[in-house]
Amino acid sequence: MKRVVTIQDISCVGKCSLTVALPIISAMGIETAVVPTAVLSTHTAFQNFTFCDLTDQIQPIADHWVAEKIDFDGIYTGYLGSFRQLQLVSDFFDRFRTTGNLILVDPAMGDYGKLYTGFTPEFALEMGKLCGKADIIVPNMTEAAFMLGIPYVDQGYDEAYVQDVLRKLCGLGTRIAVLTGVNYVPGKLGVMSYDSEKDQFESYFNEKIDVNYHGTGDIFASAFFGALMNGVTLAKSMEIAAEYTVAAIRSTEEDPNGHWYGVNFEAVVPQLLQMLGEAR
Ligand code: PXL
Repeated sequence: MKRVVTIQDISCVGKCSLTVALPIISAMGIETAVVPTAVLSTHTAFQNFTFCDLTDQIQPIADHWVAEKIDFDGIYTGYLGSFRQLQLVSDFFDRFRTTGNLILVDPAMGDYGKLYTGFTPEFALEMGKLCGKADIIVPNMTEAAFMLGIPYVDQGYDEAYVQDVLRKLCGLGTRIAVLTGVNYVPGKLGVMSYDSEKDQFESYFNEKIDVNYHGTGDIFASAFFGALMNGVTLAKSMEIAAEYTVAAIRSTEEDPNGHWYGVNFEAVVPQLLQMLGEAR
């Protein structure tokens, strides 16, 4: 069985970061180790959340793993909350990078043109540097704009614009950039990727749903990473992750007890595993 590690916070209630990554990647048949970077009572879209920083644990955890000769087939980082965490995660990459493993960075920092509570444009530029050390990155249009220091455009752009942004993202140093929330096709929302080594673009669009839920980026990234770790191709992994995310949103919409703070990704795990089984 492959083993990966995911590095991000644990928001105790909120269906994001570790409470999403751990169950999804595990369900996809991959042993999933974690480095919790902070414990919050909820994610930061709630008011008055508690926050316990675990930054000081990152290095001792890594030291122990090195001593135990524990290694990973993949490393996936999500929400990181400080400049120091970015530095420590960058050091973690240096220690655990092997010739064959895959490093995926989801620069989870914002959405809809705005950075989440607590982030600054300077932090986004620094996150851009961490992205430069990844094999694959999965920003949304907001995160891409802040990391590249370009204006955020919500609509009115075309495919050539997205291709230009993807090329610029690979200019940060990553081999493959995947942009989520691409919406130049009327009524559709999609993901588009650029593999800078193959000079190849791929895209996958599904129907645009006019609701905004929290944590969907983490669900996409987790399912995408899980599919890649199962040996599924880049294009098919994008499709599976996008379809799974849409299914989770739909399930939440249909649920009279659905919550504003996150989507029902649990209810549609069988669909995810069926798509994965067909793709493998
Ligand atoms: O879903 C991204 C995320 C992860 N972790 C925390 C967050 C958010 C988004 O707001 O607040 C703590």
